[in-house]
Amino acid sequence: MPEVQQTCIMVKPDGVRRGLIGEVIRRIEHRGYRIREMKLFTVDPELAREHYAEHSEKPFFGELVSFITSGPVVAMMVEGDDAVAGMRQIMGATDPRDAAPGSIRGDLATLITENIVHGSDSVESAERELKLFFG
Ligand code: IDP
Ligand code: MG
Repeated sequence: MPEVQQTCIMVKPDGVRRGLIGEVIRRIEHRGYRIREMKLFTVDPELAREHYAEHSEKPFFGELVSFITSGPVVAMMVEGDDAVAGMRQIMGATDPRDAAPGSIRGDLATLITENIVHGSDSVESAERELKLFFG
C-alpha cells in the first residue's frame, strides 16, 4: 500500500540562476505531489554544513558547501504517495551523465556539481531535513 510521505526538495542555486524553478515545480505537480511549504532564501554556511553532514569527510565537501550557499535556493516540503522514492525517480541519478532522459537531471543538467535539485534519500533524512529548513 502506498504511504503518504513528506520529502524535502530544493531547487539548488544553479537551477534558480537558470530560471528553472517553474520547470521543477511543474514536474512535481504533474506527478501528482503537493507543495506544502516553500521558501526562496540563501542558505548560510552553518545550515549547509548541517544539511550535508553525511558528506563532511568527502573531498568535495568544501566545494559542495560553497556551491549551495552561492545564491538563493527554493526549499520545499513536497507531499504525496511514496513521495520520497518518487521524487528520487523524478530527479534522476546524482550524476546527470547517469540520469535517465525524462528525469530532471537527465533532461536539464550535465555536471554532478550542478545537478539542479536536492531530494531526501529516505523518510528519516526527509524528517531531519524538513526540520532544518522549516522548523
Ligand atoms: P544526491 O543529491 O543525489 O542525494 P549525494 O550523494 O547525497 O547525492 O550528494 C550530494 C550532492 O553532492 C550531489 O547532489 C552532488 O551535487 C554532490 N556530489 C556528490 N558526489 C560528488 C562528487 O563525487 N564530486 C562532486 N560533487 C558531488
Ligand atoms: Mg543525498
